[in-house]
Amino acid sequence: MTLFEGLDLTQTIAAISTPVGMGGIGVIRLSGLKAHIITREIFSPKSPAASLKHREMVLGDVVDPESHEIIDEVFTVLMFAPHTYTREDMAEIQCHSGRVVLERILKLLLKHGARLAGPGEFTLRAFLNGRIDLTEAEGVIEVIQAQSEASLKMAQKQLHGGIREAIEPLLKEINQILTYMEADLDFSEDLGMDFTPTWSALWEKSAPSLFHALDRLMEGFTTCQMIREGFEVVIVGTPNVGKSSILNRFLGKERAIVTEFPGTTRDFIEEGTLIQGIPFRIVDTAGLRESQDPVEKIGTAQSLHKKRQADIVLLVIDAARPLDEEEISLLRDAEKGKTIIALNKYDLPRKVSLQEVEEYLSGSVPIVEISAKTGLNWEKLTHLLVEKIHANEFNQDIQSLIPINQRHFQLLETAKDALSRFDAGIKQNLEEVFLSQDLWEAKRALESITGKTPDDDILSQIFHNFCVGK
Ligand SMILES: Nc1nc2c(ncn2[C@@H]2O[C@H](COP(=O)(O)OP(=O)(O)O)[C@@H](O)[C@H]2O)c(=O)[nH]1
Ligand SMILES: [Mg+2]
Repeated sequence: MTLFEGLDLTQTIAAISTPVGMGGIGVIRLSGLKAHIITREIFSPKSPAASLKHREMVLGDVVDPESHEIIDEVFTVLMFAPHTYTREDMAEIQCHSGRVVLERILKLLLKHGARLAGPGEFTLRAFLNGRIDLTEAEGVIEVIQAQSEASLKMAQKQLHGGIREAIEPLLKEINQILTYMEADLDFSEDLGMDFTPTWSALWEKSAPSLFHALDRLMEGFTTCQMIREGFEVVIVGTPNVGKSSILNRFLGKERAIVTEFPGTTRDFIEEGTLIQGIPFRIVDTAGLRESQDPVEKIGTAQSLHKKRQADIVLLVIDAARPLDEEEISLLRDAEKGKTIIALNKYDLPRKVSLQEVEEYLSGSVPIVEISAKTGLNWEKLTHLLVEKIHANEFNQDIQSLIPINQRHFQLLETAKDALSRFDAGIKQNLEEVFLSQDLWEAKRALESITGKTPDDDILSQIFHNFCVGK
C-alpha cells in the first residue's frame, strides 16, 4: 500500500499532537483549507471582541455547538498559510491533557469536517508543499526519536541542511558536465562544434574530489548508526566473575540476577544507557565455559556471536582467584582496539596481578581494576569506554560528522557506482549516448536524497515512522 492511498490531501486534518495521558496540557492540531472555519465553530473566546489573529493565543472554551456543553477551557491559536509548518492554514488548541478531554475535542473537530491525520501527515504536507525536503523530514523524526544529546545534535544538523548542503556542490559539478554532454548530443552537429574536450576536462578536474566527497560521506555512516542506536559494549568472561553485577552498576538498577552460583545468566541481556551523554547499549552475556548442558551451550554460542558483533568488548576477569585456562585463552584472543579488560572484585584480596594479565596479551589493551560491588575505579572504566568512542577506530570526529541514514547511504553508493562506470566508460571510449546514462543515474540518485524526484514507496517508508500528530 502506498502512502497516499486513502489520504486525500485536500481534506483538513486533525490529530492529538501530544502523548495521550494525564498531564498539564495537551495539544490538538489542525491543518488544511477548513482548519480555521472548523476551529471557529467549536471555539468560543472569553472576550467576545477577541479576534483570532496570526499566531496569537486566545483564551476561551471549546463548546459543542449542538448541546452547548462546555468541554474544556482552552487556548487557541490560528496560523495563516503560508507561514505555517505545513504551509496550509493551521490551528492549535491547547486543552487539559486527559484522554477523555482530548478525544472529545478531537471527535468534535472530526464531526465538523476534519479527518483524522495519518502518521506524519503534517510533515508530509510540509514536504509536499515545498517547505522542507526529505532530509529535513527525516531530521524531524530523528529529533523526536533522539535518545541522547549526541543523537539530538546529529538530528538538528540534519534538520538544518546536513547532507543536502554536502551534496549540492557535487550535483552542481555533475550538472555542468551533463549540460555539455547534452549539448553535444543535441546540437553539436548543427553548430559544428564539439564539446567533448570541455566536458572531459571538467570531469578530469572534478572526478577525484567527487569520489573523495562520496567516500567521506559514506565512511561516516557507521558512526552515525552507532550514535543513533548506541555503541554496543558486550560484557564477556567466564562464569561468576561479576559480569551481571557490572551491567547492573552501569544501569543503576538490578536488571540482571546476580548470585554466587556460576551459570546464573543463561541468556544475554541488553539495555541502553547514557554515559557522559553518549548512548551505549550494554550487553550482559552467559559465562564462557565448556559445558554439556544444552541451554548453557546455546548461551555460550550467543555470547561468542555477540562478542564478534560488539563495538567494544569488556572482558571481565575475577581478580580474587587465580587465572584459569579459559581466561588465559580469552586473554590470548583479546582483540586489540576493541577490548577493555576489567579486573573485577578488586575489593577482595588480589590473586591476579596486572603483569600476569599483560603477559598473555598480544598488544596493548587497556586494563582497569574495578569492583562492581563497591564501585571502585568506576570513573576510570567509563572514561575508557568514552575514550574508545573518540579513538581512531570510529574514525570520525562526531562534531564534523554529516548525518547519514541507511537510505542516504544506499543512494550515495548508487551514485558512486554510476560515476565509476562513467569513468571506466570514458577510458573505453564509449559513445556519449551511453556514457551520459551513467551520469544521469548518479544525478538522479543524489537528487533522490533530498526527494527532488519523490517516489511514493520512499515517502511511505519515511512517513510511516512518524507518530500521528506530527
Ligand atoms: N566482592 C565482590 N563480589 C562481587 C563483585 N562483583 C560480583 N561479585 C559477586 O560475584 C558473584 C557473581 O556475580 P555475577 O554478577 O552474578 O557474575 P556473572 O556470573 O559473571 O554474571 C556474586 O555473588 C556477586 O555478588 C565485586 O566486585 N566484589
Ligand atoms: Mg551473570
